[in-house]
Amino acid sequence: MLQTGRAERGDAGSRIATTCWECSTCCGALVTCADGRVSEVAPNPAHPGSGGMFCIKGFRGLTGVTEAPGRLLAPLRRVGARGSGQWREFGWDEAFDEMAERFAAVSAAHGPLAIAGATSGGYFSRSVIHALLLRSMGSPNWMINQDLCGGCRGVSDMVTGLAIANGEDIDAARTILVAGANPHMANPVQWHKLKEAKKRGARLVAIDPLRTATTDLADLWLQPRAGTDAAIALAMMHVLIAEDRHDRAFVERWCHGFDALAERVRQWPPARAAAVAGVPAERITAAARLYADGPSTFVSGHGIDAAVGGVQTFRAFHCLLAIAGNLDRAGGNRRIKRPPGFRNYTDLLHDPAFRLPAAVEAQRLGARAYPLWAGVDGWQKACHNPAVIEAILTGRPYPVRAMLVSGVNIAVTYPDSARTVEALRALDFLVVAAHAMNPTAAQADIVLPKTTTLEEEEISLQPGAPCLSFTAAVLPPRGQAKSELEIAVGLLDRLEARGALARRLVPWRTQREFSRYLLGDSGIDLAALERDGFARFEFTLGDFAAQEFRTPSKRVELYSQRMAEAGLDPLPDLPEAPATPADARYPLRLATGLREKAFHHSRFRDQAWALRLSPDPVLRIHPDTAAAHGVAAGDWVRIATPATEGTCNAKVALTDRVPPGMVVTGMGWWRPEGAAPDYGVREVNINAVLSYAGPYDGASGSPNSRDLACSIERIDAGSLPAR
Ligand SMILES: Nc1nc2c(c(=O)[nH]1)N[C@H]1C(S)=C(S)[C@@H](COP(=O)(O)OP(=O)(O)OC[C@H]3O[C@@H](n4cnc5c(=O)[nH]c(N)nc54)[C@H](O)[C@@H]3O)O[C@H]1N2
Ligand SMILES: Nc1nc2c(c(=O)[nH]1)N[C@H]1C(S)=C(S)[C@@H](COP(=O)(O)OP(=O)(O)OC[C@H]3O[C@@H](n4cnc5c(=O)[nH]c(N)nc54)[C@H](O)[C@@H]3O)O[C@H]1N2
Ligand code: SF4
Ligand SMILES: [Mo]
Repeated sequence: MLQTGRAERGDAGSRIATTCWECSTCCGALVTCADGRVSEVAPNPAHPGSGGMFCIKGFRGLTGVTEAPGRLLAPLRRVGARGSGQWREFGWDEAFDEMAERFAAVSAAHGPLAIAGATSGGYFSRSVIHALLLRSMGSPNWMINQDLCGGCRGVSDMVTGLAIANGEDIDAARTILVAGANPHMANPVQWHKLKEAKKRGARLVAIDPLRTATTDLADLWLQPRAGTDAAIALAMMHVLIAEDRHDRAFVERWCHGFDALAERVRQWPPARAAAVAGVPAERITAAARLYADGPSTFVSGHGIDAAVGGVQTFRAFHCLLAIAGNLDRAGGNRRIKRPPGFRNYTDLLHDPAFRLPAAVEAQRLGARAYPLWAGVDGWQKACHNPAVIEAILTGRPYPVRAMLVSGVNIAVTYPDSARTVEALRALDFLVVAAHAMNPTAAQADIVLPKTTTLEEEEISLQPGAPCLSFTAAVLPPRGQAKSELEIAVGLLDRLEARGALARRLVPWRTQREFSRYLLGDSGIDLAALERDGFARFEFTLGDFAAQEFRTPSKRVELYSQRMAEAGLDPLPDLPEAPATPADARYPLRLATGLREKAFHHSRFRDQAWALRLSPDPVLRIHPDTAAAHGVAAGDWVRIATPATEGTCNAKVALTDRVPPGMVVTGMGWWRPEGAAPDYGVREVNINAVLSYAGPYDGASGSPNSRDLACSIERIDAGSLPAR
């Protein structure tokens, strides 16, 4: 029996169609509840996006987070010194009063810009509500983690005008070009589609310095030196244009700056790219010919993002897909589709009705240096995070004294953990909303208990499907947990009562009201959406006249006027590698962020099922490199870089999938069972050795999370803290 979410939540035997929100794949789920608990989580085969795919994080993590023994059930007030781990539970009334008083005091003393927020990005209702809450308090200073994630792709997509987020149409593609992604680990839906595509005869080209399950599946694997992908994409365009394999009609009608681009890529024959990337020229030419024989879809990932030059690298691929005629074509990369009248979360970030005055937004930290990111017309209107950390620690260009952190674990996931923690400790007032205690919350004055995705309603647009997906609140909130919206409403009410609120940009009082607002006059029936867990909608491909390109020229900008305005190269090119003097003490090249099936970043680190799969942080290394450094499989090593004083310990795994001279690790490690307030943040967390001090990508402000100089040193496992 399939029943609706809301009326039945927690009831015995009801099977509720919902969506797993543990990652942005948004798989359709069927959740059964009994006795107020979830008794079964199953994939929903009817879901148009996921088609029955699912992963262990959905099966185990969803309920694991909700039922965790360490789940926060009431607001906590710090009683000892900051970070002492001494708390007392208090009620929401008291919590809201204190928050209103303290935020208002900081605002009165230093101005509203002295309040900053941190969350993950504009794809979730919780994050957008968080942004609007800060704006209501008068602050444009909203930090997201996308500079470390998909931000380079986002900025390139914006300035080029494509609007193709998650639009890979693998099902209908003849050729699939994967660059810097490993769906085998990161996205079960894409992985399934890749395997199915291969079975029906599609060709797969993969670009990755590492041998992965994805490169194993590929017909053609290009193994470049890290950070050189732009050269490959430029040379692929060179081949397309030289051999007249580009889509002349599309270029003529819808692209701006083709001649300039053609001139640029003329300078990139495959032989030049081969020398830069270390990939045979014939393979680059073969990749270009396969890609030109479309329809072809481009699947990109974190491996070419979150790095200096990431925006230029994406621009090269984005221009390639445009001139090949693969934009918004069956088997190509679909532009974001939405039901007319429906409003997405990111729409609200840009909507003038929900904005601060431009003069205030222009003061956002990082706006001047990274206008395409943090400026008034920037991508998601978020700060350059290192500028916020700097402002907290130095008071320049103006003080930041209070912060509200929610749904992000920045002490673990931002580079340079020691400095992030130092900044958190230096604040006058810090509130962290979380599901359980973590190294970020451990530094707070007030910790707020949040509802989990099993306890919250959410509507999400799945441009890849395309459909809308509904996440049902299948359980009542545990303890006193509240959602982002409830937290915002409570705080805004108190601020208003104190006369300390200039504007109210969160007009909704319940998630249901918010859901109705998002659906607007789209004609999508909320009851049907709730019943099925999704709602399909009609869309048209290639309707370029109707869905206009949001660029100055109203065309796809191969030559980007916005890049030029920002003082950046308007044409894609190989980004110049930052000059790092060779240092014999750091002979290896480190890449971070390899995904693990058991974890989502810093999440699930307290879950027994996840620790059974992945008990320790691992450093992958080629057997020859290991031998040269005197380490063997199973040894513990200490990783260090010239960038910070910190170190990170990891266990060695030998593999010839990693090229010699390179070492690769994951991210997100901490030890929930460890001692407060660090919980292992300086012991097993790779961000302890990464820097957030630059160099940065010129457009997105992203730092480098890979291809970093490092050293490894074997350590005695007995010297490690007991677990
Ligand atoms: N299980 C699990 N799934 C996740 C996540 C998780 O934490 N756990 N996180 C989610 C999130 S937020 C993200 S952003 C995605 C990330 O997922 P993806 O975008 O698929 O990225 P990764 O899995 O990190 O794979 C990146 C690949 O890029 C390669 N690479 C590294 N450097 C380079 C380079 O210079 N050039 C090229 N061409 N390749 C390079 C790496 O070797 C690796 O194989 O995963 C999502 N899915
Ligand atoms: N060195 C290095 N650093 C990296 C990366 C890397 O590859 N290398 N990857 C980067 C990437 S791609 C990303 S996306 C970031 C991730 O960085 P984060 O977003 O900080 O990582 P998470 O651990 O996923 O989420 C943190 C917290 O969000 C809360 N949360 C999780 N799910 C929910 C939810 O459904 N509802 C609510 N209300 N709260 C929730 C939990 O309290 C959790 O502790 O890390 C980045 N950092
Ligand atoms: S991939 Fe896994 S964690 Fe992500 S939405 Fe699907 S089931 Fe949930
Ligand atoms: Mo990410």
